Amino acid sequence: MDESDLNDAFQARIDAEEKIEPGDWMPARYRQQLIRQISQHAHSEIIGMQPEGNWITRAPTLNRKCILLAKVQDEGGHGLYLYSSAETLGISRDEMVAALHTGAAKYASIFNYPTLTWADVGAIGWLVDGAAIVNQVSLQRTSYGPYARAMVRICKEESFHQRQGYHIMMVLAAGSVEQKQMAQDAVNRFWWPSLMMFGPHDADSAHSAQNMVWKIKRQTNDELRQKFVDQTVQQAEAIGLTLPDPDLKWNEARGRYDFGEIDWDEFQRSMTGGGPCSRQRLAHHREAHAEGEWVREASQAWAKKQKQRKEAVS
Ligand code: FAQ
Repeated sequence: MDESDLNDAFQARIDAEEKIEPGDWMPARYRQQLIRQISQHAHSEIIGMQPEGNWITRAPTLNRKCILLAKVQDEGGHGLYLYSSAETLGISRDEMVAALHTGAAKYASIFNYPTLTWADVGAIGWLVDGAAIVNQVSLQRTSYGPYARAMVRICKEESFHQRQGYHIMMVLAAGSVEQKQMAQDAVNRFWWPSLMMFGPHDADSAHSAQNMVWKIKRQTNDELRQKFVDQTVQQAEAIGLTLPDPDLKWNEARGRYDFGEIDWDEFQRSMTGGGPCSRQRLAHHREAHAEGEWVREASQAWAKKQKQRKEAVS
């Protein structure tokens, strides 16, 4: 078969909802788009450990501390499944980490914002994990098998994360005046960056059109953002918090909420290294990566030795 026949056969498999697996023929551009998206998703999970990790030593109770520890550890696990999934496409972990460090690969801009109070941990769980789930539920049906399967477990864990965040906010919102103010302040700072997690408007999204045809993405950035807004408004109302958007209102004709415009300049800045904590996040990752060098060397040496032993026995 020539290249054009291969492409047609590939698209027919996608259209028939077949999963594409690592050894299958795929267009070079499909492979490259998957590596880009999955590795950026993995980097987001790993960098996303930092803002919440900031509160592990200061959680208000032992119970909250245990929950937060487990959550941050889960995010590390998500990063690892995703790196493994990207590795099946022929890129190494070292190459992905190098791309993160040079800025060639991105991570979700939300993690460039600071966590100033304990309520921010609640807001991240409720809003950031909440937004992540909306996207990731859709990605469970992505066309690449290893990515779709990684999403199944990730979604289960993110649901627990979202609920723990919402519970923190629920308790604070029902607490003292100061606690409710702290919760509201966290929502005020995290609401708009959470909406940015879905990326640019569809008309401005460089990758959406082709990746929808390949079913790498199953819903567009704007569709997912709308879904998130619709489900979150009522959650906010239920605990007496206000979403900081004067244009937010129910649209009877559409059967959905209308909402205001994102500050796209802020999005661009935060996405390209100009967020309030961008430098700090990457510097911390570089430092931790360098400190872990001896662990990677030791584990590789051990694996090599095990392989030699097995070969000697067989
Ligand atoms: N931040 O053409 P599009 C989590 C970039 S997981 C930074 O629309 P695409 C769990 C985009 O990469 C959160 N960059 O791109 C957790 C592209 O740049 P490039 C992460 C962004 O790929 C919770 C350019 O803009 N989730 O939070 C952002 O079709 C709590 C053009 O955009 C995922 O990664 C952004 N917000 O759609 C962890 C889900 N938005 O590559 C710890 C998987 C866009 O050309 C604590 N990813 N860009 O240089 C996706 O679904 C997609 O990649 C989108 C973007 C929807 C993010």
